[in-house]
Amino acid sequence: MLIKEMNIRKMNMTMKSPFSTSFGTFQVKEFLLLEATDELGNTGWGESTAFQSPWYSEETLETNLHIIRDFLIPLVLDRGFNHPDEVSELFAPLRKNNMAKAAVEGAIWDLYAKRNKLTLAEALGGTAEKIEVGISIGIQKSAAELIKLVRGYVAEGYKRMKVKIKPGHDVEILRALREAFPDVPLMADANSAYTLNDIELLKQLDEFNLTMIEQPLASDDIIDHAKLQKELKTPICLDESIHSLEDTRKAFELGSTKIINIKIGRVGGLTESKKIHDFCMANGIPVWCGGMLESGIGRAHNVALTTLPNFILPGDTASSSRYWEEDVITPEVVAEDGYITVPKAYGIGYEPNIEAMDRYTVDQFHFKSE
Ligand code: OSB
Ligand code: MG
Repeated sequence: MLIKEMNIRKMNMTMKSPFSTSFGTFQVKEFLLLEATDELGNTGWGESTAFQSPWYSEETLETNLHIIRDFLIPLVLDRGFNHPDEVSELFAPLRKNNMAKAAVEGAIWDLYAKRNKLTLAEALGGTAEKIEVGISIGIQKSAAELIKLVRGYVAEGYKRMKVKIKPGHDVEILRALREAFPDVPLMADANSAYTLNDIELLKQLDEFNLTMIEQPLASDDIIDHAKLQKELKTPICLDESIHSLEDTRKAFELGSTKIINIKIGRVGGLTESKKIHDFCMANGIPVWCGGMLESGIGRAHNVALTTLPNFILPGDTASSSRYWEEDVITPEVVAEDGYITVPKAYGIGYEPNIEAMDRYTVDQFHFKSE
């Protein structure tokens, strides 16, 4: 498989409603889509999950554009690959920039699957025909508004509710939710808003029977999380702190985490995601697939990854309509009664909707080998 062309689209899509976390609010989403073409004219698609601002991690859409254009595309263009695992090996000498690497690698994984007449799920070794999905809910103005939203998502069938918390917006909100929904699987995501000084407050969350608390402490920490986990009954799930299989191993050995949120972009691609998945499976650590407010291209990659057997907990891969009036794939991703049926078409299994994509494209960069 020879990579002959790469195209980068800079996208601008407006979300249906703002999404607020402890670190900031999203509404207009700018991101990159990648398209790789081989010598036979097959194409594959990938998405960069970097945001406009370095809030979640140090990467941004502009740093991704720089790394992809100036370093990653020159490495893959006119190069032959037998398997997409070779892409992450090729990128390994370049440090970090995981979301940039994952975007290019993702396009090549889709291309490889299509060329070999496999679904992306099959190419990864996944077997599930449908996957369970939960939903992530941003910070709301009041507990009453949050309860109203959750009532709607419970009715839609989502398998677990994840709510964002931050200091001043935690114990009371979760108490109100738990009282309103005594049996709904519930978890909280702090996006690094607390420190070990908050240990007494975090212990209070144990009474709400949360399936986990996601990334309570610093985004680069695995030491304090181990100290915190010793004090908490609620399992800690690391998100921001995990960038690789090595991070996963160290966090597991220290006792910093009992569950892992795998995000393809954060760990540098599908090959590394699969390695983390396999390590967790061997060590009895359940995993689930996180979301980064992706368009349908990124969402489709998440669906394929989630077909691996250790994705035991519902992921954040809600329907396209959760965030978008119109997605950039056909059909759109649809969760029905809390399940997404894994598509049977080759590659990511959803067709890019070029007409819709063009309308949201604000810039394009094309690279072709002679
Ligand atoms: O921490 O999982 C997170 C959104 C933006 C940045 C970080 C996170 C999130 C979400 C939403 O929780 C996940 C999604 O629905 O795509
Ligand atoms: Mg998170």
